[in-house]
Amino acid sequence: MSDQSTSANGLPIPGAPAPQQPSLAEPTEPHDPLPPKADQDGPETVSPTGVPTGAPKTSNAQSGRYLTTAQGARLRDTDHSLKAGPRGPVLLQDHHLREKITHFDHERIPERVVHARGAAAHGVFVANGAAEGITRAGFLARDAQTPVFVRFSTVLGSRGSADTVRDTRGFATKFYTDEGTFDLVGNNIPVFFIQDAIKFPDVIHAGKPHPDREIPQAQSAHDTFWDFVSLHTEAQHHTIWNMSDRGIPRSYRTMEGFGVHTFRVVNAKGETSLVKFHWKPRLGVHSLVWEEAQIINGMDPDFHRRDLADAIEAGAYPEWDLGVQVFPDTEDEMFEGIDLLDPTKIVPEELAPVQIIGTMTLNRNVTNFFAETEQVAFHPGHLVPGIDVTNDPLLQGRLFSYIDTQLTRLGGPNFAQIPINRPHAPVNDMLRDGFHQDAVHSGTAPYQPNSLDGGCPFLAGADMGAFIDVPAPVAKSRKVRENPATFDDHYSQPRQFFRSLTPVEQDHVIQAYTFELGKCYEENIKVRQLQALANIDERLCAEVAAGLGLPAPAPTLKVEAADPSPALQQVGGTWPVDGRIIGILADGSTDLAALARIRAAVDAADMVPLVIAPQGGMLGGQIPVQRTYLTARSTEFDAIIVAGSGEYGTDAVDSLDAKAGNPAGHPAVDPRVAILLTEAYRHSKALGAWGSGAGVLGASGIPEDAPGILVESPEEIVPGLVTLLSRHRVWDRFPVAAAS
Ligand code: HDE
Repeated sequence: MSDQSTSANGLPIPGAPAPQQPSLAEPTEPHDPLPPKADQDGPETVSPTGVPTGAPKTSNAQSGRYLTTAQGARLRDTDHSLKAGPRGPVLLQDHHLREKITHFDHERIPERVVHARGAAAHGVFVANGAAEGITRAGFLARDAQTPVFVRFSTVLGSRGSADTVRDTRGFATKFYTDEGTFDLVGNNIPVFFIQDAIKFPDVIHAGKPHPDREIPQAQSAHDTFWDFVSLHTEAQHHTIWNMSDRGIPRSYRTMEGFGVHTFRVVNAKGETSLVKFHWKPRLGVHSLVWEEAQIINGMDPDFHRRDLADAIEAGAYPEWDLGVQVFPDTEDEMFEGIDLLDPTKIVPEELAPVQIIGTMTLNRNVTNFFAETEQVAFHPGHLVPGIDVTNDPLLQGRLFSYIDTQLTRLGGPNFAQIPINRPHAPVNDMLRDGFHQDAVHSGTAPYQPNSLDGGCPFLAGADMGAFIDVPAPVAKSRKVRENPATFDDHYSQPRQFFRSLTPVEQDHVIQAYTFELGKCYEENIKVRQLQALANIDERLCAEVAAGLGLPAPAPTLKVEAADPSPALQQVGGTWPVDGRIIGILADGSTDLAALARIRAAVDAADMVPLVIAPQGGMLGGQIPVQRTYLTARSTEFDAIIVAGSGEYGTDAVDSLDAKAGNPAGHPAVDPRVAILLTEAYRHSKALGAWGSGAGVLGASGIPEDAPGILVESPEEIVPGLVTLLSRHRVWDRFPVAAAS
């Protein structure tokens, strides 16, 4: 890994809380604020109207050596209120007390109504020029480099909810281009629940916690969600994606992203095309298994947040290729019988390949979560010349919603002036005043045309980079509240999705439906959803019905057959392993020199080695311990190497750590070691061992000859693990995968 972070022991382990190690004693010698950590970055220092100020980024942070009021007056004491005597009442005149408490009282802003829980990073997008023929957007011209800010999110949960819930993930990218800001506000699922934005409040009300008890938090396994999606069957396609492994990503770094809607792009000659945007992760698309996701929500609710930040801190910068599917801009806006305006439909990649037009690298963590991740304001209407919207009725509603919601969330109409939202292009609008106005506009004539300000601002023509709305024809029609008939097919694509998956992925879908519907209270809701499943796939329906103990209904519709789309599968390829976490179990019996070599080899393979030992401190006085039997859980690791003999920790007592209770038939090793290994084994993770470690696997009940078990010399284990991890999981441990 890179030298982005250091630790006391020389090997970079991400997660350092501060740019330097704290002293043991309270520091008392005044000095300037510490700089941000090497992995951190903040918004560009541009003025509220987009002019680079040239100021260092730290000019946005606190300055000076001494504690001050918000007005810059130095303070001598911040721990005692001003009182009438040591025992007396507090005086109203205590301006510092009032300022401090009042500001604190107002620290919170409303969380996003959806996508409240998220994590973000800075990066850069480099175009390869392949889009030059279809769009005049400058940031897509060959070799153009554009700063970006990306926020990933879950949809349903509150700001403090857990990361690895079963849900759709947001994937919103802000491109700070020279021609204005372009936001690609997408998801990790290429279709949406509904076809018309007017239903958005309804689907979200159904997915959010029940309004009476405000439970369950951040999940869809409850009656109102399944009530909605079984009544609005257009939601079945998105729902089956949620029930697949896509609903529980391993990492934000291993998710695809989709613009979902069809956009209209226009080139320099004024020719238009229709496109769908795709983000393809260089690390591949990988997921958790369901039990793993559930355990993580308790053990580390910040799992995805931490993963993103740690990977960037460790120098394992995540990368995505941006691609487009391109369709001719025909009058009917259809492609191969698929309505391009229907956001519940994909166009299979086999019919329209994704053409790569550039690559994004996320290489800096935020400096301040609130200032950047919380205050960033995306909007699908932030468009640049060369990219325009279509009449997708879902997109049309979004074009209204995003600005509207920021008015409340960010406290007024000037949210574009918050540093993270400032464009990197000159801003000369005629918007004035309002709460939190940071610009100091000059002149007297904020209207157009004017003569008092010399006519400025002037209107630009297309040749001067103006955004020109594409003069797309509007069909002769009547005002109606109805969908086109082409939106009526709700089942052929969910069926295609299910039938395109590998057997093990199909098993996960069956299990997810069975789990979620099993959590519903009302039988009629389960029966109604089974009816939808019957129309998707009879085996899917039968297996879920069996799990629920209900009869499987017969299909009610004749659904068009569609060819399977292998591009929808997640299993089967090999990918880089950057940033993967390798746990190394060690103890007093471990060969420390070999352990040092293993750690170095893991680090050299761009992965992160974490040593797990019976207790903390330095193993043998030489190797720092990152996790103990008490703090470790298998879910944190992508693979585990056993380098010790599993000796009992001194706290292997169930009154101290309940996991250390009954060793469940494995008395030869500390029960927590057995739990760690059997859990990792059950989740089909690669396991390696050398020396006495092989015996630990056996003593934990893990067959040495099972797939994905490496008993090798220290030198051979890491290359072997890399090979196994490049396939993400040891799929052969799932019988259905082994059989296929
Ligand atoms: Fe959103 N959505 N959305 N959405 N959406 C918001 O905007 C909305 C939809 C998406 O990290 C809100 O600033 C409507 C589709 C992401 O800050 C809000 C409809 C897609 C994010 C809003 C949709 C998305 C949001 C809440 C139905 C994928 C998080 C806070 C037409 C293509 C952005 C905010 C971030 C956030 C409205 C449907 C993606 C309320 C009305 C489809 C990634 O404006």
